[in-house]
Amino acid sequence: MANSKFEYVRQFEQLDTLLPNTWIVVRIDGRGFTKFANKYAFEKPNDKRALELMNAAAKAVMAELPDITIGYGISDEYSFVLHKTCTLFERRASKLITTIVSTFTGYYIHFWPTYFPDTPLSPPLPSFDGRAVCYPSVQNLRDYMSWRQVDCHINNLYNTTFWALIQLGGLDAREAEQTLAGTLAAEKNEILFSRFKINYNNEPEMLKKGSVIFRGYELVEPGSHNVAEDVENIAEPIQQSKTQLESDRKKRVKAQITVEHLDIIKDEFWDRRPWILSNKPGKIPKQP
Ligand SMILES: Nc1nc2c(ncn2[C@@H]2O[C@H](COP(=O)(O)OP(=O)(O)OP(=O)(O)O)[C@@H](O)[C@H]2O)c(=O)[nH]1
Ligand SMILES: [Mg+2]
Repeated sequence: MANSKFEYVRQFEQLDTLLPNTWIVVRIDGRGFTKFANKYAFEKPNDKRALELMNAAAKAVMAELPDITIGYGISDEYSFVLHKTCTLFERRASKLITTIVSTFTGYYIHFWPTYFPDTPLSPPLPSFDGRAVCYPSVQNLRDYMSWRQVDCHINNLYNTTFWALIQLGGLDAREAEQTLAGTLAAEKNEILFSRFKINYNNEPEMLKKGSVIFRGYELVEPGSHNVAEDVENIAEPIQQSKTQLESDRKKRVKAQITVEHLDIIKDEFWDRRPWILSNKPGKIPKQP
């Protein structure tokens, strides 16, 4: 029985359930961060404080949402991956996106004074958009992650060279752009080295590789398992007992969330950290 004559309006709520058995990636992106970065005088092309603030907010999101298995951040964006068997919010896109975006934004503002102690925030406050995309296979998910990391590399090499030409070479923006038009990666490396004695390989890993964030269980020997294949063979939601779910949840909460700057394109990263794809918590490393 309806509780009131108004309750029929519930029927207007459209379902926005994401396809089952697919990896959900929620990517958030800073709104108008070109302007925002200028307002707070972010260093060009990379501001370490701004990137570390993004990482701190992402870590907090992951701690609050144990369903997230891995995150990857560059510039003003962060991708959060939910396991293909995840049933959080019945896989409703709007609830997943808004929860991640608002939690991230809340922590970004919360941690701002830690990273920018001398420049208090003022309106317009930082905000983020978000989207959810489903990837049907492990290969699709890994290609997505590789795509973001390749983007990080291409953008960072370009920006590093562009700003070196301006800041160290005295060129204006138009001249720097013209110098770089049509150049290949090797040529940008050469410009950096021959003109400015900068060896791109020695640039900080966070800038070259972006930031990967995951639960830091004990690494395993590669080749001792085939997680990708096992997880591809899962065809429907796994029915786990309440005690198993609770025990997994506890292990996830206990695990340290770590931020590293690693190659996520090669197999090794995934082979040594099977829990990211399997969703089975690994071993908590012993304290030294
Ligand atoms: N100076 C500086 N700028 C940064 C840094 N990180 C991000 N940005 C700025 O943020 C922008 C991010 O790109 P986009 O997300 O495509 O641009 P946007 O201005 O945020 O626009 P929308 O996302 O469409 O709202 C870059 O182009 C930079 O201008 C940084 O570390 N230093
Ligand atoms: Mg943006």
